[in-house]
Amino acid sequence: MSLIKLITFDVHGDDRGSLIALEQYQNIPFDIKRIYYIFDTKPGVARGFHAHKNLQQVAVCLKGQCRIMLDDGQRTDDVLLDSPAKGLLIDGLKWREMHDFSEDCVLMVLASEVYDESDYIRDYDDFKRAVKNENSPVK
Ligand code: T46
Repeated sequence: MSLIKLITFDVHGDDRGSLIALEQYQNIPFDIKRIYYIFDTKPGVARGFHAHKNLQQVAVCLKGQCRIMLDDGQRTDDVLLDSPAKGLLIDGLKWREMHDFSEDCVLMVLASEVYDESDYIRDYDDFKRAVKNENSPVK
């Protein structure tokens, strides 16, 4: 099964243009405690390279595009986010990397928790160990 979980948002469009509404437990499957956005990304730069212990996020590319790669320790999948009507749900223990940002990319992320540096796993070997522990918890 693919690691890519996409949510397609309804677009309310009329002759004035388009509008998308994001609401917790309607099209976002968690309490939204934090919103951040990534923009002005420099050419050739990649971001992420970490996992989270306890965080759900939905990433939406509001403008431009970027590619997100997810890794659950067993497999990797990637997706091009290129539409404000498309949200990528990132949940569970997954290493994530963001690549190929277009110059105009504005990537907004909705998060289920406030910022907490202790929730990050920034070392890939630590991530692999965490996956192993999750799959074979001490009885
Ligand atoms: C993730 C991917 C998709 C804060 O002070 N508050 C925040 O809410 C965030 C997200 C970051 N920061 C600070 C921490 C660092 O000093 O902003 C700086 C850059 O953060 P970081 O290097 O973690 O950014 P990315 O783009 O590598 O990763 C971000 C999120 O941190 C992460 O949770 O899943 O986007």
